[in-house]
Amino acid sequence: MTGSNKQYDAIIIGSGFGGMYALHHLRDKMGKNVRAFDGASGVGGTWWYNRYPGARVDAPSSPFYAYTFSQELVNEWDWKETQTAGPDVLAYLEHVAARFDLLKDIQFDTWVTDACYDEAAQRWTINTSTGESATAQFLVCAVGALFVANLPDYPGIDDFAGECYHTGRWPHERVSFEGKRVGVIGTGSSGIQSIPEIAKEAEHVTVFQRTPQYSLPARNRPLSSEELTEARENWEDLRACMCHRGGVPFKITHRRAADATPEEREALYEALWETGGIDLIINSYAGVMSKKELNDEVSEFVRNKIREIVRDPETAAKLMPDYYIGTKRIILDNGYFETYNRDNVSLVDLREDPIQEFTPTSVRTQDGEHPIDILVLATGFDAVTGSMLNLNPKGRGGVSLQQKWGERFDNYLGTTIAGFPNLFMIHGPGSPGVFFTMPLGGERTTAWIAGCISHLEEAGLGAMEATEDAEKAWDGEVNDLANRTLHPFANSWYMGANVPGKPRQFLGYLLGTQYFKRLNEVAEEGYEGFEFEPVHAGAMARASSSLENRVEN
Ligand code: NA7
Repeated sequence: MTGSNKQYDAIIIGSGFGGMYALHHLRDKMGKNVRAFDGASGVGGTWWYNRYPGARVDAPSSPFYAYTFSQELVNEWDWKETQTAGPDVLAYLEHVAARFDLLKDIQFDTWVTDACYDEAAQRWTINTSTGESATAQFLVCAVGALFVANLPDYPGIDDFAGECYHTGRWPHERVSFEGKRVGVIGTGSSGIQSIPEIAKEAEHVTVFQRTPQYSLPARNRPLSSEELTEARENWEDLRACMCHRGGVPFKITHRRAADATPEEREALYEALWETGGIDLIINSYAGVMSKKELNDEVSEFVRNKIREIVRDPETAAKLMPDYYIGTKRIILDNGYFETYNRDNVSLVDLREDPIQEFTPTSVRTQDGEHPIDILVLATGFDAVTGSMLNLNPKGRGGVSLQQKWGERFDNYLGTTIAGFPNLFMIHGPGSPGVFFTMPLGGERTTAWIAGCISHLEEAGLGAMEATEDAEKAWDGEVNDLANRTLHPFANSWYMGANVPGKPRQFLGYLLGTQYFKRLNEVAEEGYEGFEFEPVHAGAMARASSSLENRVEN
């Protein structure tokens, strides 16, 4: 079956965690006629693309970085490690796609090149890279928060003649580093996860670091069968706990730092460093992300750990982060700082010794030349907004999203946009997105979108659209939350600061639990902040032809 000139109830763009669940929910729970499109050749989204060595889940992981909607699925999938490796997440998603028969309604190798809203018909029309078009009443954009690669623009970089890979577009074939001199630009999660793995194989690795990072030990280990059994037996409770505690399956501490002596605090930090994961931030004392003094103390604790681990004091000095810990995404590593004790790894601090140009065989910095055979760009993404802007849907009056979002990423509830009726985003700006366990966040967002669709149906309405006033109020709410923390101080991708020229705006709703409560309240109170349109006469005619189409399919 192809999607050529077909009519659907809903079109979903993307088949990562979010898009796959949206397809399952809308099709199987609501009986909708749904088609998903993906430019990739298989399911997985982020996990389909980010195949760099060392890629792992960098959040509370197995078995919690997974779908929660099906106890059977939880029971049948055996997670291997506490921090699931990229290929294992992908294998899981492929299993889910087969298990829930999703593949027949996903069209791969198909980019949506254009999406336009037809006001009279109250439908979205999409065109694809394969020359097809399709229409639907609803457009669900599950296009990925970390998808559009951020590529550095150094003089001569295009003339570099060796192999060059961005971590977010890693080849499917194994890349051999054996006997090679490798340059890695970027020390976010992708750099910090991949550098230790590359260093095990390469002749030499030169890391080009713009901002030193805090990174905490992941302490990845095999997951025991007892742990899996326990999670399965308590699944409903764990799921409820995740729904109510910011997407994580454990309690976040209310312990007060002021009640402990400095020695007691240091002892707790030590214990949590040993435990690994993000506990040092969320389970030491309340307020690490909002109180400067407490944050400074935790930051200094981690800096001391780096000093302890890295034997060469000059390298250790270059690795000292100087921002508030947690205000750039916390990184979990497996032996990152230890890697600098290897003879075949060196570090260039770009703040002291900036890159001046690339030659076909080297990177020239102010202080010298670094010959390389392979260049790894671990330079991140135009995060959260990049893939929506790339899609660039055209809404009411033909106004494009690029026009609308030129200076600010206005949205309502992180999922809808004024001027773009019946368009929904999963993990858009203004949603908890990357600040919540994403598979669960996607499920809950989809459930809310499904509620909107049912509401329109039940009320005999044709379209819903956020108002600009609601967007302004939402912007205020998102920023009020962010301003209560130390986040606005950082040059992070959370703030849009990593992409030259990108408007600086905090891109996520920080309290996931509160957010999903707000979504429910909005629905229960009759969708405050939205305007509704009755079904237009033209749209009715289209709806009946969509029904015929469905029968044909
Ligand atoms: P990140 O976290 O955005 O990291 C990108 C890194 O690349 C970071 O160290 C950047 O430095 C650096 N960078 C970006 N552009 C340049 C240029 N032009 N020159 C030198 N260095 C540069 O992306 P990741 O892929 O590591 O991780 C993204 C998320 O994916 C991560 O949080 C996980 O959730 C999974 P900067 O810090 O901006 O100075």
